[in-house]
Amino acid sequence: PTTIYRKDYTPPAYLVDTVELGFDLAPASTVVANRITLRRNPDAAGSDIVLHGEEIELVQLRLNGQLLGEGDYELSAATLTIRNAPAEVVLEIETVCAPVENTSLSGLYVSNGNFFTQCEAEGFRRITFFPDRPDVMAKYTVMLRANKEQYPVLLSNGNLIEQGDLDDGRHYAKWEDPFKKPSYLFALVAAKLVCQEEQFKLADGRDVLLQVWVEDGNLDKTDYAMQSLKNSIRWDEERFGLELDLDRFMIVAVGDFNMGAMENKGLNIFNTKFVLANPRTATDIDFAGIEAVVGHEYFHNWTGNRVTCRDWFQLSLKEGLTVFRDQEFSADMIGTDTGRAVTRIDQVRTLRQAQFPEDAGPMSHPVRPDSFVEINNFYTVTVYEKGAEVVRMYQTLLGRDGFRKGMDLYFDRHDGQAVACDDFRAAMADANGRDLTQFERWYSQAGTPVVTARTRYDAVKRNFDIILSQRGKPGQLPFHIPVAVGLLGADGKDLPLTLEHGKHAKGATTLVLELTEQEQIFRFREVDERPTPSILRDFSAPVILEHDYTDDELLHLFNHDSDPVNRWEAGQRLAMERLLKLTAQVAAHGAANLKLDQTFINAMRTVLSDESLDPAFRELALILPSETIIAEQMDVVDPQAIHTARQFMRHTIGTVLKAELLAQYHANQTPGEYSPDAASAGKRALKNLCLSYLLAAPEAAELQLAQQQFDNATNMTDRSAALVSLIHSGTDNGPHLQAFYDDFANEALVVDKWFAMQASAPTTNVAAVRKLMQHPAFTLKNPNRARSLIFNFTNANPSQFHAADGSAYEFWAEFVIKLDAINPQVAARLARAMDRWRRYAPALQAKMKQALEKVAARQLSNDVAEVITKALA
Ligand code: B3K
Ligand code: ZN
Repeated sequence: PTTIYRKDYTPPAYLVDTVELGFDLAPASTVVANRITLRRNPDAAGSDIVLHGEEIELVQLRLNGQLLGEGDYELSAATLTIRNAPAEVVLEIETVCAPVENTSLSGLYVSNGNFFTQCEAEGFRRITFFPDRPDVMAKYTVMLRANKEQYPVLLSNGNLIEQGDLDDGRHYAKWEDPFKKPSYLFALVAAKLVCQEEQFKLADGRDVLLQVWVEDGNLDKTDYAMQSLKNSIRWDEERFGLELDLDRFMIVAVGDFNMGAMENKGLNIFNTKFVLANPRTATDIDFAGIEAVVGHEYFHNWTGNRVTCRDWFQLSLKEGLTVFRDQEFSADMIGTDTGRAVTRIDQVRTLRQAQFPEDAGPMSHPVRPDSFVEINNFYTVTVYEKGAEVVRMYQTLLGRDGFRKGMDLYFDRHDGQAVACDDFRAAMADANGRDLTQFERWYSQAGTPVVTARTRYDAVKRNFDIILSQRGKPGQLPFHIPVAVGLLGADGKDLPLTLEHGKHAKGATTLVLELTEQEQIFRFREVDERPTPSILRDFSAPVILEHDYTDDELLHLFNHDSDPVNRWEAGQRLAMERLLKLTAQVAAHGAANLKLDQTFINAMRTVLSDESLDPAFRELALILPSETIIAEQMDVVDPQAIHTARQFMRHTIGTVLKAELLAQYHANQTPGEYSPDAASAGKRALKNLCLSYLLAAPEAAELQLAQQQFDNATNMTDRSAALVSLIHSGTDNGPHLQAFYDDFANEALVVDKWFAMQASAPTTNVAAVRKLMQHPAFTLKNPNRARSLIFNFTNANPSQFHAADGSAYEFWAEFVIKLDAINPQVAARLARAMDRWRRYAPALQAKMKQALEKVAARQLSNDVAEVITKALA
């Protein structure tokens, strides 16, 4: 496999103006006629036309009307090259592909008998020969022909301009996309589907047609996606002044899909998981996921489609920005300050659970990577979530209005262009008259910076100093880090701040300090008492903050901080300290004689029962850091000890706080008709967390409570939460699992949940997972299903995945290899489960290495080869 470098970027020798595609669709053999007009790029050298093509058969090729023979072009496994071509060229290319054979789900493929495409990043080349790179933007016209009875619905990008019947029971539809686009945004659907549709009025008065397409029988699950789409359109108009630019906007759900969804121009194609929902089948988390992903793909229409990426190294230009936009959308949809904070806490949890580990492991890369072997491996939490943090920092530094000015300038300058991360940064800087040169390091330097805070108080001069220092990876230069701080008085209230040498509003209680050097002192004046500092409020930068807080200070913050994110954070620190101590104790002396101090339990009790606090916040405050996050804090990871320590804490909380947990369980019921709104969802989350604590140390009464909830639940959130608690309690739940399965055997997304909840239960070992694989509903070919069982075991069940005998590592190796033959992208994601292998105790490490080497010895896709090679390097 070859490595591709960002520094090697050169503009394309030829640009494409128009693309006319004709499809004769048949599962085993689809004929694609492609007519493209090209001209030499005035900004590039050379006269060779290089087209990409993979897994397609060339039937015929004409250049400016002339049929080309084999000597007129060079054909390799990946490219078709025409040397010394004229300045203006019309190519007519006929190829054949076999969608039904395409199990990689990249390019044109068949899912449940219907045709779909997925072209990002490099799937278009599996459909036709083309300069398949995002800096080649063209106008597309698409003619689809297929059997009318089997494929009554024929969709592509843009507007429908013609349709009608053909001979032999076939029909056609012609689509035209008025906007220039890169090939990765091309899409088609030929299928038997039905839709929910609606006319919608835009801010400028135009009427647009909105459609959500699903398989027959699923129209009872499209309301929320449709509502989310309308909310997204409104939100982008109001927050960013960005309007829908087409007459129609379509969402199509497909059961076989590699990721969440895809922002094809005017024709978003979605994993069913992010479209289909009703109270019976979907949880609150599913509903929130639909809102976020519908928003995300819709927002791409401006950030990604109208302004796209010059090359794939710039991926975060569209992804980081669009994640930030969908995060802000979800927060605004809740509308309250605590609601906003709750979404922020969720984002921090994701970063710690997945991005920090990635950035500390073998696949670590900057937000704008410098090289890759397979671009599909770089659709990562770093490019997406850390990328969103980087965009968020502009807003933190420039303010909301400043950020909006930057966005406006970005679109003024670059609408219709393929640009780079630097162009976005320049727009932010120029629109605000700010120098953001140093900020570039967030794009070029990998790893999570560590910020250390020390403080000193001078009671005589009434000065309080915060000394901030930063360190990145060896050799890195200092980052430009916004650090939001506040100071709490002894009464728990925020002190008004007066920063020496700082311009800020009088009476402000949170200030954003800009740490740009290796170390800086920030002096607050007129501070009458030694305050408790609240540092990195709202998680103002994606860093690890080190500060020697005492338990008393943390308790003070946990009880009083006006910043909910830091309030939550103080609780996490209190818990983490204890978890690490308990883990060490388990590792050294076993599980006997563990103790949890009354101080901590009291802190938990207070928050649990404080009804002035939003239930959603209380739930987050009471969840202990995950086993993965605990593992990241340790030099040598002992997964069994971590699990035992964490279970002990859960068990203790469940026992000691039983009365309070029961009280809150009952106080947070949501009777009446189900609604996925944030307030109701927050109550259910708290109630179900109480249930899970109660079942950490279950007696007959608690088991009965869970069983009652399972039997009487009117929605999937409560039903599945009860079942998960029961499974995790370790009691026999054969009948419940069977009842759940029988109720939902025909709901693929619920069957996924059924596999997932078993795979992630700490009582499920690798033998049990292998047994579940024998279930008739299991298949490796469907990504959702494969992920539900395999990934939930390898990634969400650490104490079983790291079983001492290494049997689960062998299982991992076996299924990386098996999946690679079917779907390299999915296999490469599974391969990443071994990223952190060097951090485990020597005995486990040796077994993990063996498993990695077993995979490495095979003939692998580029996708998996890159992940395994980097892990072993
Ligand atoms: N842009 C797509 C991701 C495509 C992934 C290709 N392997 C979804 C999204 O981020 O909206
Ligand atoms: Zn995206």
